[in-house]
Amino acid sequence: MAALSIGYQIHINFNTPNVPPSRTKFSSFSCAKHTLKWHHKLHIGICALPAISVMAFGSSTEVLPPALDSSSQPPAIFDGTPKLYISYSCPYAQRTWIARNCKGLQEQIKLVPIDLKNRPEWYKEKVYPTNKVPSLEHNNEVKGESMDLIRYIDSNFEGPSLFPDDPSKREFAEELFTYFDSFYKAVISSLKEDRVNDAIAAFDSIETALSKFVDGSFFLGTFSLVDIAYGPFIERLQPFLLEVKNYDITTGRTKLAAWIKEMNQIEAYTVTKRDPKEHLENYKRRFSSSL
Ligand SMILES: N[C@@H](CCC(=O)N[C@@H](CS)C(=O)NCC(=O)O)C(=O)O
Repeated sequence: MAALSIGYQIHINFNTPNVPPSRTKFSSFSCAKHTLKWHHKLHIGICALPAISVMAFGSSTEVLPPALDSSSQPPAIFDGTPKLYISYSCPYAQRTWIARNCKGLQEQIKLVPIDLKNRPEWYKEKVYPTNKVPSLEHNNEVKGESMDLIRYIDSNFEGPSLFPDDPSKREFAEELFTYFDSFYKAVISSLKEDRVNDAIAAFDSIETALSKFVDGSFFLGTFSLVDIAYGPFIERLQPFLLEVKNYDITTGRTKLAAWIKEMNQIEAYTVTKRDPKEHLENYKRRFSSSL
């Protein structure tokens, strides 16, 4: 019963990716599966006794709650239950949601989705004065900023580590965290100003970054916070650039193609994905004047 004694849960996900938030079975299994490569002890525990582990926990279902709007009552704020305030469509919030799922924290951290178009006033007044998502209520404090939050969730909650110990990987991770803003700005400004070469160079940099470590298809070889940082944005940019600019970001970029494929094997991520058509419509609306 090693898997039980160390407290990891295995959930089985029966959903297909891209379903909009509704009744969704949840899972940390796929992420844990990748994690097994990094955590030998866990590997032994879970792989030796998969049937027992699954039986012990059963298959859990996370019913994704409806988004709260201006007519909704607030949840019990500061009642001791950690809460992750998100919007289902926000890529920054999605980062934190993925991190929470990857750690297997579906039962410890309650998701509180907010309707950003019709925000409840109590969110700004009582929860997070900047009025943005994501934010995390934990230990009687509310923190924000997705990059800070994914690190915080990784360091302050139980579950498999999402950041490697290897100093060279950690150093590269910091570079990639810093690079994210330039990457996203280059792509977004290319949409607004038709500076397509900037976007091409940005995706080439991603391809080069993905070539650095050869022990897996992820940015640091194995899955980490870096993949979580980039995933939600590449999820949105890929269908948009394909449809609107007829530009396939994976053409000639085998590493990026492999990364996308691997990401789509991670259920802790795929349960957070939205329909690409929804991304397309959002981006079209956002950039309608430049298209
Ligand atoms: N830098 C923030 C950005 C968060 C952000 O811009 N969230 C958007 C939704 S995707 C938001 O809350 N917008 C509401 C607003 O700006 O009023 C982070 O990384 O968490």
